[in-house]
Amino acid sequence: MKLVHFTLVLVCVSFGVSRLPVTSGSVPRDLVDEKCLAEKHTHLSCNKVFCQPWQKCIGGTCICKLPYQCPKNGTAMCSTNGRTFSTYCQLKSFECLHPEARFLSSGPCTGKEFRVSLQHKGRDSEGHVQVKLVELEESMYICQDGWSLTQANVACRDLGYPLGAAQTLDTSSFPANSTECLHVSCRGIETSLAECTFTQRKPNAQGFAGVACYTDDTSAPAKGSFQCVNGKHISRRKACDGVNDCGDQSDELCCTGCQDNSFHCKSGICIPRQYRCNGELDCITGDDEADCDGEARPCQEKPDFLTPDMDAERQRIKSFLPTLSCGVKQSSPSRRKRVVGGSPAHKGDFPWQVAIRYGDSITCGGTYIGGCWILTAAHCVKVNKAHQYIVLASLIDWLKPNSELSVRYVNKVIIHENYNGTTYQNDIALIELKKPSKHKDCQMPETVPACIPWSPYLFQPNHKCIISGWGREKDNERVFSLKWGQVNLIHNCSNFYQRRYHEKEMVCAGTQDGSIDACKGDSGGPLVCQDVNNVTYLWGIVSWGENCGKPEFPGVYTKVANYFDWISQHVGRSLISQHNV
Ligand code: 4AZ
Repeated sequence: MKLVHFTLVLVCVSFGVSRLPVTSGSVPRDLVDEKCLAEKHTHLSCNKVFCQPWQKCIGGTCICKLPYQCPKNGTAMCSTNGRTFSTYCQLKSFECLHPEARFLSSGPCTGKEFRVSLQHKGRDSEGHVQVKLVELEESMYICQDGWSLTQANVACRDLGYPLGAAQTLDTSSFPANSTECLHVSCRGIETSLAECTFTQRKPNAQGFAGVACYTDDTSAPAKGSFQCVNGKHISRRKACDGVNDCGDQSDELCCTGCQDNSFHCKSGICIPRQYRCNGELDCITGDDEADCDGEARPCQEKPDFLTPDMDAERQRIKSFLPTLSCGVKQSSPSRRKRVVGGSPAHKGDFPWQVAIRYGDSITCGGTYIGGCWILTAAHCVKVNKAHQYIVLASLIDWLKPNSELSVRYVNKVIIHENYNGTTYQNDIALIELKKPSKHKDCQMPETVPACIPWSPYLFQPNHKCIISGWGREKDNERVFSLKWGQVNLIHNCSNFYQRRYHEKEMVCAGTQDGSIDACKGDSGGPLVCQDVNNVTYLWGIVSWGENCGKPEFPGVYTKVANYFDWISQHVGRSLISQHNV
């Protein structure tokens, strides 16, 4: 049915449909995760993707930075409202707040113009793309070679079609009299074609680029249509192929796997294969830039661009953003032991682990997260007892205190306002340490903060993580030295705990046979997971569980990622934000 319609277009306006991506086999297996789709993720969902350097992540959404929040380094840029900005980031942040002003050119404004138009025979929304670059006097056509929906989406947005392109059109026969064409390359996130990079080329046999922009009366693909979050309909076979067909990336953010030519990030997103090992982090989980030693890096040879490379400028800005140091041990990893249950920890193995002493005993664990701050479980502490707690860092055996031991008093205890002592919901608390003296900070020797996960997609079920603490053994035996064990993140924990388990706020971890588990006294302590680059995140806080070491009742932990905003409200964003600041 659809094919007939395409042929009609071909006859009427002499455009054909560009080749559909070839998928191996007849029907690609459905790669879309429907439950995730219901969450309506887009390129602005900073739980799934990184924000642009001119944005920051607030409450899970990328929002515009103010221009002064941009790094100061950079060169001048001109916007379409005739204003010169001192950096690309400042211009983009201004545009983000005032979308009518867009990027025009690199360098101060000169009054030269940039224009995109469609040379059409049929509908206004379709035709050959013509551009007049700031750098050139004449308008030129765009080469078909390298023209894909990525660039077509940008061209249509530039022309005032907010949903971008419906499809690219193959226009080999027209216009024969032009001698040269412009090759264009975009990232797909640009708001104007002026931000893409152009090179001048002799047209090859493929001819010139055409596009049909997406309009209100563009009909949905006949069967197997995928509805983008922005309302656009695309063919279902274009979901999870690494190409941002929707324009808001919603077709690539809920994928259980990816089609050929794209790379599957552990966070469930598909990115173009050429982004793998390109030196820029694209997956929030970091897996696109891991194990790159053997991978051939794409040749960095740059053709003779007519226009500046704004994608390179965007990457450069990223390198000026502040970085945070957490989750990386100072010493080279000491004795990496194989998995065993409840192994004794050694000096420097868990430099974020702290003990909370109340009276004569260690009642709970905690995790150092930077500055003067310790994260623990709400059920471990009481606000009015703050002055009776002592926090011990670098402790291994409390019968034989080691020389590195740091002892700190507590200034303040902050318990989550929705902590429920009956259900253990929101079992999370912050402890602010007293400074050792007026002019000193809280820095404790040999202590390293664990990173706070900013997204619940950083680690997936079955990931192997580590718990540690001075808690009781299975037979309720007391323990004096720090022990650790490896556990798996467990999926569908309501199977074990039914309505007592709250997916958004809690996470389960354990082993098949229950041999490794947290227990009484471990509460408040860390469940940490390492990412592909060996950076350690505090994924959970030991909270509750039915007994200890029972395979049918895994340990339940407070899901720290769910409390990123709560923590940052109290400790300050800059202390815990690694990205999207
Ligand atoms: C507790 O009583 C406790 N097996 C902590 C963790 C677990 C059970 C009990 C998980 O503090």
